Amino acid sequence: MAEELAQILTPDGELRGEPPVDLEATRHLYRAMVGARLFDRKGTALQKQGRLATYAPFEGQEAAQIGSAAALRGDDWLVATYRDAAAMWFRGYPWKLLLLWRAGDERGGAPPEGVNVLPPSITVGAHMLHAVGLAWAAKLLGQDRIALTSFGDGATSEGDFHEAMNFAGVYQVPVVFLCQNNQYAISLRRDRQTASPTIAGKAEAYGFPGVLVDGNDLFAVYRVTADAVGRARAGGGPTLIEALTYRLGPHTTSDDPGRYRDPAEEATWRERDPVERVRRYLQRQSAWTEEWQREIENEEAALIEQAVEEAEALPPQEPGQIFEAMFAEMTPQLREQQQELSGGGPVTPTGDR
Ligand SMILES: Cc1ncc(C[n+]2csc(CCOP(=O)(O)OP(=O)(O)O)c2C)c(N)n1
Repeated sequence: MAEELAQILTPDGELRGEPPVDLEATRHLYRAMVGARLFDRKGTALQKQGRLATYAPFEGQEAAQIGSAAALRGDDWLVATYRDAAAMWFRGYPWKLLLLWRAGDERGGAPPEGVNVLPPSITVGAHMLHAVGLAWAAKLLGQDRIALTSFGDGATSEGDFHEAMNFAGVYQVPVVFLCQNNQYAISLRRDRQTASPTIAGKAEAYGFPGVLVDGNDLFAVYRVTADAVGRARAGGGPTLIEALTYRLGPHTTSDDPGRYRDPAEEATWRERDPVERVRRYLQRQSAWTEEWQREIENEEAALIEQAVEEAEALPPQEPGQIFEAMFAEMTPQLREQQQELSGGGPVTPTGDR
């Protein structure tokens, strides 16, 4: 069982081990976390203004997402959820598309050519199977490529979690399972989710390593992910990483966490803020100033504003286009439904559906 918590950076920004990246790279990752947090707050604001359908904030989970995404290589696969905008963006999925997707626009679900990031999965747990399939295909094709799939503690109660983990173990699939244990699945606490002392420990039953890491520690998340990615790439098979973290905000913009959790608990986790932790470290290394902070905030905020403008400037999709989003070639059934919507009259069922 892998119960020891990996940590390199303490909440005070002090080192407990060797940083896995140099100072310049740390500044780059810190900047990404700052940008991601700005986007996250913008997402909530846009939803409140009626400009997005819904939004699932990830505040508090920036280190888990940026730290893990940074350990991937250019063409590795990332298969993630509705709460993983920071990781997806870091791997090349543009803010603009993430916004469109949140506005219910199908165009937001198509990553740019060459970006190996699947659109966010709303169906809890299902995407883990997609990640295993992609990684297995890469292995069979002899491609030097692995997949990382990210999910929450709640997803580990889905049958898909078992199926994905079991298959990956048996076939030694080059996949990394990253559970961002943010302590809640909507209002359900982690201790009601599973009687396992840790989620990492579940890996043992599938025959591969499980690792427990401080998910609010950028360095530790990067280190354990890089190790798992390296093992997968070298033919060593899967790893389950449990990143202990906390969702500081609501589940989505339609949730009120005040109804099911104690504000004192939130305050305790606020003190372990992953972004502030790296800022303190950089300051200790004389690699952070207030001026630089303002500069990066202004620049990242401008990029986000530009993404909002571009997303909102697009002419609306024709309703019938939603039928074209799923398959490279529409099925006859979808074609009929599209026709019906466009005023072609009611469709008579023509066989099995
Ligand atoms: C298969 C399925 N069941 C239920 C839901 C409704 N649902 C959406 S998010 C969620 C909680 C998931 O919690 P967790 O996996 O811990 O991820 P988190 O939201 O905390 O990031 C549920 C039950 C869903 N989207 N898909």
